Amino acid sequence: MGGASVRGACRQLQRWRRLVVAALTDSAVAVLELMTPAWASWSFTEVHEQAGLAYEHRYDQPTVADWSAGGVAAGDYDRDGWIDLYVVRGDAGPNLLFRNRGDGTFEERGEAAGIAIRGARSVGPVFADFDGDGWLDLFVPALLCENKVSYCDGVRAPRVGAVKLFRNRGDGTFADITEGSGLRFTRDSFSAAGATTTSTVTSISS
Ligand SMILES: [Ca+2]
Ligand SMILES: [Ca+2]
Repeated sequence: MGGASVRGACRQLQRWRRLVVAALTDSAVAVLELMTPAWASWSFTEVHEQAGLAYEHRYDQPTVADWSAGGVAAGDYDRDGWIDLYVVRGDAGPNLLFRNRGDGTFEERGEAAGIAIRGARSVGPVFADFDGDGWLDLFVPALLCENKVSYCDGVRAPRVGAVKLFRNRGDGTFADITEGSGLRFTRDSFSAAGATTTSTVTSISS
């Protein structure tokens, strides 16, 4: 084989090598794209102020327990298909109900809905349809200090009755049915869980 023939064969080999590398690269990219879940390309933009969700949660003289006294419930209380929010605020003001308008913004409806709790250390609220009528009701645990445990002594008076159960009337308002429900708590409640399928609301107290 002459020198010209050898150089020609080498060029041919180099072309084939480039083609093979390009094909393998394209295949590798395609495989990686197939292996990459859709959520990997998700991202979030912080929009709470534009959405109308600017609020304060605060305790003026916080006890150790107060540091855990917060929480948000999420649920479609008015059944319009959009998730609404109920937030607790401590000493900063009444608890708030943010109704989702469905356009990326919320309107505050706590007072109008009858669930703007004031003066309680509400904790971990939860929406659940406890009576099975198709409308999400609201259970709001709270710190009570009824037993004058150490973190309450001398700082705050007991707040019996701070735990609340509200029944959703289905017209945008709630009725406070705590008294007749039998839910009388004698110790602090730090969280709650609800299951709409079984129409039950369970509170975990300590
Ligand atoms: Ca809604
Ligand atoms: Ca209900």
